[in-house]
Amino acid sequence: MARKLALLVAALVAVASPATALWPQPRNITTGSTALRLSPGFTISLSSIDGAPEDLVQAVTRTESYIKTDKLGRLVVGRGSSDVAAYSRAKTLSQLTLSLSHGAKVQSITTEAQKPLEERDEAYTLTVPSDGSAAKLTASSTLGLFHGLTTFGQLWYENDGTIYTMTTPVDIEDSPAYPYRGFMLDTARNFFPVSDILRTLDAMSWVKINTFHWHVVDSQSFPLEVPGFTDLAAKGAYDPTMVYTSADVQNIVAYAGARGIDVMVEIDTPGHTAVISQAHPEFVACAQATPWSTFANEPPAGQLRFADPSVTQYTTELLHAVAEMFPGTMLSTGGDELNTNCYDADAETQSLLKSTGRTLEEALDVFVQAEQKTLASVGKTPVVWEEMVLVQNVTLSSDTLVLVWISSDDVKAVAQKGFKVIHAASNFFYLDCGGGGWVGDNPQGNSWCDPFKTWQLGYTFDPLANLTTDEAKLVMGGQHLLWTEQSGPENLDPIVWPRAASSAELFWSGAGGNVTSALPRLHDVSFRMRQRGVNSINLQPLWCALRPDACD
Ligand code: CP6
Repeated sequence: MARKLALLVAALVAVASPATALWPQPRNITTGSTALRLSPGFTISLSSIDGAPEDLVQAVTRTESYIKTDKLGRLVVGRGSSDVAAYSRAKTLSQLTLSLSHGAKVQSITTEAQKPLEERDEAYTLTVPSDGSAAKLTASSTLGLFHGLTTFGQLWYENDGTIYTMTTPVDIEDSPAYPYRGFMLDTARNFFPVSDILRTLDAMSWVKINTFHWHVVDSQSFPLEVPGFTDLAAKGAYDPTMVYTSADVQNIVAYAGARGIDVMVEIDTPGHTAVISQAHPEFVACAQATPWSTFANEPPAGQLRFADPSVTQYTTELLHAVAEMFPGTMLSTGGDELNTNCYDADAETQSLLKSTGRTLEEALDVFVQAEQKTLASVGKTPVVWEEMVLVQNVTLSSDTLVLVWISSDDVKAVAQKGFKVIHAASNFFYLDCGGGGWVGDNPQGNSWCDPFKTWQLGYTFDPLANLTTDEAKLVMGGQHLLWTEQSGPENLDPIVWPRAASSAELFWSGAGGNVTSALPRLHDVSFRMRQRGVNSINLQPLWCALRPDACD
């Protein structure tokens, strides 16, 4: 009984006093309760790194700037403090010193971020002493240093011109639980200007998300200018102004890379491709078929006529050209929601199948294998939606990453087939709608959208539920997703933030986070994002945010 009580008290203390408001929570951290002020002349020094890459130099400058401009006031008792007496006696910190561990190769953050998942080194060590001596950040990669800078930037509060922290000494040894921590944005249902994407990349980097899954095109529009295939955007974009040019893509890729983020582009095939009929009507089946709802989940209907060898050739050439625009190693060829009615009704497909003696399944297998061969030839790791494995059951190379969206329960079946998995379940991680109660046939149906999914739902998700030890090893991570049938630039920030931060912490820190202790930290995420120009929403009345225990 006494033991039970002691445990309960310990748990309550742990919950009631979040020492810091870091997000994601570092995997190993100890903190003290000594205040420390930031010297007005505070600088971050890179002098121990020979030939520091430009993106690291800029990350340092941004961090210095955030620390000075965040101006987060005390919000939660015991974390920051407006008690001037406490920090007016405090020592001042003049320097944070960055260094790479002995023998580490100096490469840009961008180069490190674009490596294959297994080769990325995101670990860092950060110490902030109480006595005013230099804080130290070390890592064996610039990507690790970048994450450490992000953490350092979250330690600081401001009161009446004084920048301070209340929790030194700080000792952190941190690295992610999962290598893939993503966010998906659909820019085909509604278009987002480049500036919205850049702002989103910034926000992603602040919570250590490392992959931008860019669902750039879909049946409704083709806003991507692909060299050699410019007719697709010329005819398929909503408007000439609603196109990502090659220069835009380079800008986005470079901006992401400098923030530790790899861009994983998706060209969804063979479904979700009606838009290709604008430039190449002969490549697309059932684009004119009615009613559209028999042939697709959303209007307009239309899917690639994959049984046609010239369509296969066109698709692989398109993928090749797209692959060359994106330096990262992952590329998604989609493969979700294929509608077979479309091909049953397509005379062209039926005669192709007849002449080749193939079934539809066999023809699809040939098509997908051609796609995968192309990706392999340009050094890309293929990514597909789960139907390719669980519904169509096509032949896939063993390094294929599988996005599980229909239900998280499907992860087990995908893992049993030996594929690596990315969690993207509609019933946990869709930011607009979907999941669970999706019984309507189409977006016009009243039942199409499930209720708003809370940050707590994503945060308490168990990535390894029902998996054996061997299956668990195949879980690469996960992500929130924003499909944009009902979203656009107007609501981008509020619908994404801070909810997408919940999966960012889940897949960095590992499962088992406590929503009660996470809440005040997540308030800080939101407040800091707003200070930095991202319109992240409130999670509670401010009254509760100021009194974390009062609203439990
Ligand atoms: N578009 C594409 C979509 C969806 C998918 N793929 C989707 C399906 C169901 C819901 C929400 C979105 N709009 N290309 C599924 C991966 Cl509820």
